[in-house]
Amino acid sequence: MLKPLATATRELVNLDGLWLFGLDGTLGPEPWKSRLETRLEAAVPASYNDLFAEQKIRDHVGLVWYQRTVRVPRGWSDQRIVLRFDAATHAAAVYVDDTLVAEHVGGYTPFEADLTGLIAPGTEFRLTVAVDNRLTNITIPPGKLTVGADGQERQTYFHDFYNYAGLARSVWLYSTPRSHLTDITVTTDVVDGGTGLVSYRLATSEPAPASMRLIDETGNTVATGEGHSGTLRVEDAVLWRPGAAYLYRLEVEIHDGWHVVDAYELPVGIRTVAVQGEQFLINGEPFYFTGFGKHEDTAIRGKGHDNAYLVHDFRLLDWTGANSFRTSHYPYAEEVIEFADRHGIVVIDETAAVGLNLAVEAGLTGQPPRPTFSPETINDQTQAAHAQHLRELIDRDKNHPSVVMWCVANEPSSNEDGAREYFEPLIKLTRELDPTRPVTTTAVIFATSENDRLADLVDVVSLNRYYGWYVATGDLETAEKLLEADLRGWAAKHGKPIMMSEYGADTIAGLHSVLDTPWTEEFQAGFLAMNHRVFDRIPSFVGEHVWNFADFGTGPAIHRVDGNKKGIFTRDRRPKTAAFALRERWTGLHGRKPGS
Ligand code: E9O
Repeated sequence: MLKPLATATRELVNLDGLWLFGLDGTLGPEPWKSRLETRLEAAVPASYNDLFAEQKIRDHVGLVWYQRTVRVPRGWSDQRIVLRFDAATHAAAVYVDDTLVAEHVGGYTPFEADLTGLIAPGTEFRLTVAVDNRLTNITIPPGKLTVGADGQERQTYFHDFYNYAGLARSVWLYSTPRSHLTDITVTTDVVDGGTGLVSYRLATSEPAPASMRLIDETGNTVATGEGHSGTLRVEDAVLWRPGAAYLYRLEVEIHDGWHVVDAYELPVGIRTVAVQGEQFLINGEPFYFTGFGKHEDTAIRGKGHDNAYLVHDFRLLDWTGANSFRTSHYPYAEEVIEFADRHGIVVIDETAAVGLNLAVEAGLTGQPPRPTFSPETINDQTQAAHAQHLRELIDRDKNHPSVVMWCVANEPSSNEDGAREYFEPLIKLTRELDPTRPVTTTAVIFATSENDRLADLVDVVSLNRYYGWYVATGDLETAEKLLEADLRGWAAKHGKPIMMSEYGADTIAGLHSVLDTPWTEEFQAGFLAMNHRVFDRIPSFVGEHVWNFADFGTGPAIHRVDGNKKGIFTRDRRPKTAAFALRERWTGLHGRKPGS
């Protein structure tokens, strides 16, 4: 699916702004059939939960309704007209006037409705969207619905970040010609010590001759091509490198004789990614990841995409010397990935499959663990939803040079019966959908090198480890020994690159101590330093992603004081002491392993 773009043949109307808003049950039956009876207005893009300072709205379980009117540009006769949601979390039904035009499941990938013929250029229509925030054992991410003492539904889930919901990304109405490009897939390679190969595959709504040119950053055409698939050669290509992004522009046209029927353009970064032995290679050179697991999370907006935070967060990544991040624990807004493309930040692109692990739930709640993979819990239907989510994610992000690896799930219970049966087909599917990028899943502490059943299926072993925090709390000496033994176990067994995909300690900004006292700023810095000493002793280590870039919102829990405080920055992006220590360690590495 191509991202909506204004081109010589396509026009674009942004539908962000203030939409009428109401909770299901307060609006009468069939709310889409007339103007919503509500005085509430919600900002789009934003999660709705924190907008209204009302517990009933924040904690609502089920459907909410959004509505606005849309005027169709009058010049769009003869055009195909498409409505596009960059995301609706977690499921949506879309109505144009009285007609249901789209339904979509999955909260972090885009979907569209073709409105051609249904709406007339120059007229206005009523756009109503029902958004469902419910998570069950067959959604990605999974969750569980229970009934509270008041008879109302309650939502629990197996991840700690708050279940923000709504229209957190942009909404668009756009036109394309009737005969149009429907997809472009680009892969790149480098041969003969510097010749870039850009292979392309086009899909069109109907057969049509196609041509394209590749233009460098100074505006020179460096290669041209024809047809629906082929390879462009770029002599002395300027490569896309971490910290030094370089983007060519691929301009694609389809024709009817001399007439240009449709035109689209795509940034292209020429680079290679590979795992070889115990190394992660970008452009054939060993790459060491420094950075964070992040969240889409800010006060008031929840997961609402915000360009000011986007710019600021990337400046802070740069300030700390981070060269990469993981889109924990769901695909981020496409604007974020494009920004990474333009600014040379490396991305590990993760699905929304977080919490496929009931041992973590048990560990944190004190409840006895339930089996994770069983007909009542994570089952074939969950797997089908997971597969569909992977298809949509890879379809959206396949052309981004910044994306160097797919992360199929966060902390699944890879030690349990059923894990391999569940994951093997999904990892295979990921490789089929994209044979060019390595694949990983992160392993939580319950999965040891002894009992884990997935590591041989992936390219990079990604570990989430909290020695000194959840285990051996406050005892960094014991933690150091446990961590080293743990990492050496994985290194010896698999002979693959290993990275730490999460390590961190909750820290209240402003709390200090001269002793090793958990929750203080000094403890967080000492905890990271201990981890780094161990990492530097493991030759197959290829990277470190601190958990988390910034403090973030969670559901209520006795170990959460106004959210998860493992941020190196506070939720409003002020540095804690550890931020300066990371800056010290990471600045100047430029993707090289510390000490190398
Ligand atoms: C996932 C991430 O989303 N990993 C968690 C992070 C955390 O801070 C969370 O925010 O809690 C850590 C998982 C640790 C599970 C260990 C439980 C141990 C109980 C003894």
